[in-house]
This record gives sequence, C-alpha cells and structure tokens, in this order.
Amino acid sequence: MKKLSISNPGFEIDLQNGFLSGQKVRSVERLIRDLKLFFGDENARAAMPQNELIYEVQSIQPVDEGTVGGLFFGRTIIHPGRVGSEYFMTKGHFHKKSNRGEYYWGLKGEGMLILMDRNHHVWAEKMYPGSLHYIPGHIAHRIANISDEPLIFEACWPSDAGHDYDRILYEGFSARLMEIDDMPRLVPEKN
Ligand code: S6P
Ligand code: ZN
Repeated sequence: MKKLSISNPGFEIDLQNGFLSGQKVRSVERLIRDLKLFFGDENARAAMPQNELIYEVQSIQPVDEGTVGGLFFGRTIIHPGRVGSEYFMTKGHFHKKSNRGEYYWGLKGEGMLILMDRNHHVWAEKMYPGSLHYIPGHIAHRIANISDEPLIFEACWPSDAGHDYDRILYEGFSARLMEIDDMPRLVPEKN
C-alpha cells in the first residue's frame, strides 16, 4: 500500500447472491462422500450417489489461519435435499479456540441454525434472507437447508478460531433437524 494511494478493495461481494471474488478466494466442496457419519441414517447416506454436492464454501482469509486479531469471511451454499428425513446440513463445529464467537446471516432460501452448548443442550434459530445470528463462544453451530431451494448464508469469524470437527463426529449434536409431517423438528438423539 503506497502512501496517500487510493485503490480498489481486494475483494468484492455480489449483493444479490453473496458470491465472493478477488485475490485468493478459496473454495471447498463437500460431497455426500465427505459426510460419512455426520447424518443420523448412515445407511441412507451410503446408498446415495457419493458425488452428490451437498454444500460449497468460499472464504477470504487475508491472514494465516491462527493469526490473533484477524478476521475471516465466508459464503456457504447448501443445496436442497435430505438424507433419510434429515435435511442437508453442514458438518457443524465448535471452534478449536472454543471461546471464539462468530456472526452468520442469511442471504437466500430458508434454513435453520442449530446450536449446542457444552452440556449438549440443543436449540435452533430460523435463518432467512436478512436474519442475523450472533454465535457466542463455546457453542457448536451447524446450518440445515429446510426448503427446496439452495440456502445461501455468510459468516465472519476470528482468524484464530479454528474448527473442531472431531468432537461433532465422535459426540454428535444431541438433536437432529428432521422433516416430520412436512415440518422441521428437532429430534433428540437416542443414546
Ligand atoms: C467458519 C464458518 C463457515 C463454515 C461453513 C461450513 O467458521 O462457520 O464458513 O465453515 O458454513 O460449515 P462447516 O461446519 O463444515 O465448517
Ligand atoms: Zn464457526
């Protein structure tokens, strides 16, 4: 950055659909084969086409992962569908630095933000275009798409937060978002 220079920003966001562009925008795809054991009905997941795209994430990481004081920005699209009766969803995670918080906001489609505290209490917030969600530290978060359209949302989180997926894989969320009588319902896991 030169002294007194005026330049364009390094990144742009499409205000209609949240698409991110600019230098070093990263993209990750999660296919049905990447989500082994994350859904309640593993047999149903295993029987699905393994290349089916469940969600895509774009992220802007202007500093190295783990940097204290920086911020990351991300856009996620979850495609519509279900594994058995469970809506397509993200893996979900606690942050590795557990006390780090995060903002989520809805851009398109209808979804549910599923939250779980360290005592395994689960609750949810409706996500829709314009919904804004503050996720405090120590709370696991996962998003499910509850409509027949793609769900698009964005997020901003600290660059030293990290992601702890293992805890979700081994302990799980203690309730799952299922379609029951055409309605989304949180159903407790049987232990
Ligand atoms: C990162 C932020 C999002 C998610 C993305 C996918 O902290 O919460 O960008 O990474 O929505 O979800 P997950 O649970 O697979 O990371
Ligand atoms: Zn997070």
